[in-house]
Amino acid sequence: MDLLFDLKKGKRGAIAKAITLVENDPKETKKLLKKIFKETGNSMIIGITGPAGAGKSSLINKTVIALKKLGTKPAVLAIDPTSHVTGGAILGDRVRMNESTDSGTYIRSIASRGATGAISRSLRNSIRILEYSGFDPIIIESVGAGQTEVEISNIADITVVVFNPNTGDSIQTIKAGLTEIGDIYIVNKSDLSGSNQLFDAVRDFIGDTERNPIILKTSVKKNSGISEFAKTLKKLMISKKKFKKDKESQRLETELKDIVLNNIREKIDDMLDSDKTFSNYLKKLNTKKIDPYNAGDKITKSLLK
Ligand SMILES: Nc1nc2c(ncn2[C@@H]2O[C@H](COP(=O)(O)OP(=O)(O)OP(=O)(O)O)[C@@H](O)[C@H]2O)c(=O)[nH]1
Ligand SMILES: [Mg+2]
Repeated sequence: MDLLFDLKKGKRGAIAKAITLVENDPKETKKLLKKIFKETGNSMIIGITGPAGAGKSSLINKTVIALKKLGTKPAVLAIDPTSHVTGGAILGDRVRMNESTDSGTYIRSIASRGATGAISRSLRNSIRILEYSGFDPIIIESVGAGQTEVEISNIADITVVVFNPNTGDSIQTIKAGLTEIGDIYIVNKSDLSGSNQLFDAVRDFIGDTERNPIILKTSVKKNSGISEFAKTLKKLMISKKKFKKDKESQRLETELKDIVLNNIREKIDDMLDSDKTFSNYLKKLNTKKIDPYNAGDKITKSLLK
């Protein structure tokens, strides 16, 4: 298969094609996974999250260049929030990330539309394509809103949380579920006033815990702190390697359950369309002879017997 050959060579067109495939075509995804799976699961996954506009994309753009200089081959997947206020996330990311694209890093925005299950499925497989193509680390950018940051820390081997002094409610955003997940906390935009106070707040709030996460200051604008960040990541890539196997095996367990449950759901859905018990209870339901819960229990029992 040509696609595999080109993927192995790290050809951009092939990677783009393969990722589009796992986003849209379950049948082809199955075929592809069968061929590449053995050679996946070994790259370090770095999740970078934080409030919208914290400077994640700008920071990644610079950091991948520094990571390349340190001898790694990074790739980036940016999860686009469709509910983005400005609506310009895709274009914005592309523009700001141009620099690193030119230097041979693979960068791609992937949709966050659709059911969460479907997103994590295509994300998982996109990561695998990049692993097969020889990239390590693989950086995932996602906006920390609601549950996403928690999800990202499940996917990632190393989680980075980015804050900036621009958001007025900084302490609130720090508290919003982000205190537990970071291996590294970054106060970006250190060229702006208020960054020292924010740094102190982050340190007081998060630094003094048993986990003892790393807290750094960066400015993309002034190009400061970036190489320190990259070096810290490189070190963590090495020291976290020993946890990789366990984490990966947990993820595989979750994935396997997800696949089985999904298969069963589809099968049962088909079955219900022609199931006598189902249509009988549906009639009773329509004439108010039974309530939906009771009917549901009866049908489930008859299906599982
Ligand atoms: N002053 C200053 N501005 C910065 C810095 N880093 C990024 N910015 C600006 O902050 C804005 C948001 O940057 P992005 O990199 O798009 O932030 P993001 O976190 O990726 O944003 P979303 O993906 O939309 O959540 C842009 O206008 C950047 O130019 C910095 O270190 N200092
Ligand atoms: Mg971004």
